[in-house]
Amino acid sequence: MSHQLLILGGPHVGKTHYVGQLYLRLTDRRRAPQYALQMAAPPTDLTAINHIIERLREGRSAGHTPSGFNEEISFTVTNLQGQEVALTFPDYAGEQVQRIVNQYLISPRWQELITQADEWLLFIRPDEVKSLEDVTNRSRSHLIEQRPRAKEALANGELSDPAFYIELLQMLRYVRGQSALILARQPRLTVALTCWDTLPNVADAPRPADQLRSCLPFLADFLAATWEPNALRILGVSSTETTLDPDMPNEDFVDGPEQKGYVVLADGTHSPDLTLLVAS
Ligand SMILES: Nc1nc2c(ncn2[C@@H]2O[C@H](COP(=O)(O)OP(=O)(O)OP(=O)(O)O)[C@@H](O)[C@H]2O)c(=O)[nH]1
Ligand SMILES: [Mg+2]
Repeated sequence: MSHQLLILGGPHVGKTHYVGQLYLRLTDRRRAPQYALQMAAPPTDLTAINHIIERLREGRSAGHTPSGFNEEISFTVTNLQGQEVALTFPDYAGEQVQRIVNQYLISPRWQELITQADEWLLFIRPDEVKSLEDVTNRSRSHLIEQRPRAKEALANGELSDPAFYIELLQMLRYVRGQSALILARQPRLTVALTCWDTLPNVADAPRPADQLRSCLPFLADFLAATWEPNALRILGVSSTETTLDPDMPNEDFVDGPEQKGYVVLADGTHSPDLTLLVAS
C-alpha cells in the first residue's frame, strides 16, 4: 500500500516548520516508538529539510521557502498495522499555490502531484485569515460600513480568503477530472488549522471544526456540502507551540525541538504525536 500525501497551502501557513518537526519526531529514537507512524526508510536527500532542522535545533525560526525551490522530501513510514506508507512532501513557496488560483495555470509536476495523491493536507492559518468582510461572513446590514475596504479589494483583484480556498479546491478537483456535483470521496481531505497556539478563543471553541466555522464559515459550509464526511478531517496543529524568532534562540528548543508541538484532534484534545496529521 502506498499512501501519497500532498501538502497544500498558501504562503506563511507553516508548511516547512511542520515538515521539519515531523522529521525530528520520526527520528527521535527515545520517543518515536510511541507514535502512530514509524520511519521505515529515511529520506535519501536531506537538502530540503537540512536548513529547517538546523534552525529548529537552535530554537530559531526559518525563513520563507524561496520561490524556485521546489525540493521534494520523500520517505517511507509504517503504521501500527505494519503497512508501508510513502509520504512525499514537496516543499515549495506558498505563492505557487496562490498562482494556481490567480492565474489558472498548473505545471505538469503539480498536475501529477494533485492527481496521484490520495490525500490532500490543506494548511490554513486562522490567525492570518484576513477579515475582508462580505456577504459570506457578515450579514448584509454590515456591508455599507465595509464598502471602502471592499472597493479596495476589488481594485486589487483580491480574492477573499474563503473564496481563495473554495476556488483552489474546485480547481484541484477539476484537475483530477471530478465533477463538482458529486460528493468527493477521493482524495481524503485533511484541513489542518495551523499555529493553533496563536488562537485567542480556543477555550470557547476547542474543536478544530468550530474554529474553522468561526474563521471561515463559507468554507466550512462548502466542505460540508462537497466532501463525503468520512473522507474529510478537520484538525489543528501547532508545530512549535510558540512563535520563534529568526535571530533570538529559544532556550527551550535547544533541549530538543522534538518535544515541542501538538496536533489538535477532532474532539479538541491535544496529542504530542505530530504524525497523526498524516497517519491514515
Ligand atoms: N506561533 C507559531 N508560529 C509558527 C508555527 N509554525 C510556523 N510558525 C511560524 O510561521 C511562519 C511561517 O512558517 P513556515 O513553516 O515558514 O511557512 P510556509 O508555509 O513554509 O511558508 P512559505 O515557505 O513562505 O510558503 C514562520 O515565521 C514560523 O516561525 C506554530 O506552530 N506556531
Ligand atoms: Mg516554506
